[in-house]
Amino acid sequence: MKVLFLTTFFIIVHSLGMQVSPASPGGKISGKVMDAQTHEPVPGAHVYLEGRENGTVTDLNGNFEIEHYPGFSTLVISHLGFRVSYVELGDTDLHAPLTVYLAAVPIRSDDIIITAGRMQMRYSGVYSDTKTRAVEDHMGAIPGLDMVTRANFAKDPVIRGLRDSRVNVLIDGMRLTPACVDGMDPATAYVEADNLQSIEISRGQDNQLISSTAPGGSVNFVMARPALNSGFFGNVETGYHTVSHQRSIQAALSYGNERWAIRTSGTYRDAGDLQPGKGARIAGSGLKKGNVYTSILYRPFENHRFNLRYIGDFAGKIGYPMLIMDTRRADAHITGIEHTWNNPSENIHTITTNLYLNHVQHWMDDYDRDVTQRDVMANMYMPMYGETTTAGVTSELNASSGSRLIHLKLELFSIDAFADMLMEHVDSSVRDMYLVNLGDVSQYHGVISQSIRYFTENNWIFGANAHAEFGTSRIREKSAIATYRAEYPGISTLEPTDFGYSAGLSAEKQVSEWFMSGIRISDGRRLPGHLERYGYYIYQPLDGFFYYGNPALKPERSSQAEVFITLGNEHSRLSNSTSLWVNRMENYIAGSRIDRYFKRYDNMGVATLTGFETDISARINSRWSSAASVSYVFGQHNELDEPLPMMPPLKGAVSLQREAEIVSLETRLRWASAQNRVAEQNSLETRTSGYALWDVYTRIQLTQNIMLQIGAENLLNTFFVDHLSVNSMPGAGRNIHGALRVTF
Ligand SMILES: [Cu+2]
Repeated sequence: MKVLFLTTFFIIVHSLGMQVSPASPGGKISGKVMDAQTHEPVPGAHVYLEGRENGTVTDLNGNFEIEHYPGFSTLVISHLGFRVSYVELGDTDLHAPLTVYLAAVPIRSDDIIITAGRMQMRYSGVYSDTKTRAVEDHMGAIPGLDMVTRANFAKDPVIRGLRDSRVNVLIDGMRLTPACVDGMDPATAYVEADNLQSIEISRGQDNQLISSTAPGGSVNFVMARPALNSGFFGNVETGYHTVSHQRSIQAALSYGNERWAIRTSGTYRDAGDLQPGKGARIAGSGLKKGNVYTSILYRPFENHRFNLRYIGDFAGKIGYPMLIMDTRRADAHITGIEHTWNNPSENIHTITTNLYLNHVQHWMDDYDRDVTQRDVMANMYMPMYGETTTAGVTSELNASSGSRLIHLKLELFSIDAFADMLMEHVDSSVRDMYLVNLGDVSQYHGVISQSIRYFTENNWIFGANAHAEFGTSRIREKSAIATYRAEYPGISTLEPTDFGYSAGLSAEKQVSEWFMSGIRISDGRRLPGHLERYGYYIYQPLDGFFYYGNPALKPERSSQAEVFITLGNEHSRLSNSTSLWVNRMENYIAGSRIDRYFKRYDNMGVATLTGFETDISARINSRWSSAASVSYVFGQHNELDEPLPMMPPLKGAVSLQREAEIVSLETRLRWASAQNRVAEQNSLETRTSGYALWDVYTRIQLTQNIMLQIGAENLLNTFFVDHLSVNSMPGAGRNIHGALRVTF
């Protein structure tokens, strides 16, 4: 069975005539590169003769043509995410076009592949292997991506200084709406690392991957899928982290025959209080949660596939010591069914339709707190409930025509949200108060988007994309309507209809084998989210204010420009990728301060963000490699003439890694500088000092089927506070962790 599984990954087929023909000097070899699994063409694959540095790149139909020189007998075809393919030219008819099938990289122990824009990240292999760590730990190492920390787990992604509704977080392309009005349940909470195939990150508004109007960018968690003909296999992993006494166990089982395949898995985590560096444990920061995931693939006919998937996530108590309450319970059900039609016609490669329904329920309270001792809402218990349903259908088409690659997408989705709270005085003679935080709010969206990439003969790639979004909102709960009518007597409707868009142009040039450069510009308007429009008495832990929504908000505009260069390629010893970007936002949506406790969402003029990310990697030899990355964001609220709040400081990482069959090692230094640019008028923000943390990881392949991982993070037990941690919650101190993974 194991052999069967491996062979499906290792298939490298070349369908070619097996006649022997001498290589004509200076003759041309032409061919097509295809994905072995999906039978789609692979554009951008690197094709060269082994031993010769010059080569070519496949066009968007996967076609290539390369000059053949006598004496070179092997053609090498490589592409990120695929196994390198070697074609022996000796026994090949060079006049007939070659077809080369590339097999997807299989993932010695299912490494998570992280892609950000055009690049696969120089992402540590040893570290990425540990599946028992939370998924956001894997994302923290990416330049341009930061995480908001508010508890022991479930961090919120921040891309280029933007977060919340400015970043689109998707699970397998499905939208998901957190139910907690205090942001305790970001989408990262529902995905376990073991179930991930890859994380697709796009930084900035204009991107080819995921079209949206979100100016920050998007994070798409691509879930692991079962493979046809894979036979029966599985794995069990258990891990322990000393820093929070976290125990976790997970198991996955897969089976696949010719027609159908299934993968099912479960994870359970139980953590105690977190121990910061050189300090006492943070009381009440523990958590308990379980997660199940099932994915079923069915192929009724050659070119059609159905994929049904379900994620169920069930959390018990999750402690939020830096907030005024804890999560008591949270349930999420994420269900989608996807149909893929491969090669419906000559120019259309795939049509994918996905129908989904996601439901999240969230209960929180402060019954475990001493409410008599606090400043905010003293002597009151405030149990809160939140619930969201997100339903949608997307249909995507990938096609090519000549040297144009075309992507079309239609999407309809709706968000329904409700949230309420009770205020119970500790003195039972005082009457309870009831408050609706989201009064049966609905948002309906229709989206049409398209992108075109055009490949020219002299190595230019031009791109254009346009995305139009129609949105309308409803508010149904009577007391909420009455509240908003009173709060905003001047506005004509509480249920506005708006249009959002994003549009962008890009030009890239492969100047030489090792140098690529490009520019992108884009403009867009984001429609306000349901919390921004209708949230009432919403506590924003990031700045400690209670927020009122504003139904009259205008869409927020963002105009962006980016310049990027890539040096080297996956074969060179040294490579680098650098982006420089600027983002000017108009009608910037932020909380406008009313008094000491309250803010109202408003369009607050112009804000400007600018920054860079750079990522260098060096291959020292076949075993050793090294990498470094640095990123920075500068954010200024022009209107208020002060820094934008919660901007990540200059930060980076340096790593050295040894990859080997038995013992792999990695050491890493993570650092951040001080953040002294803080908002003072409109927000109350704390400065943070710089820090450097030293991590060490090892992976030992005990037998072919048993892998042991041992590591230490923050080895020197340094006390530090990440600038994006809520209420300056200190980061984790020295963490010794171990994990044992058995595959069968
Ligand atoms: Cu909550």
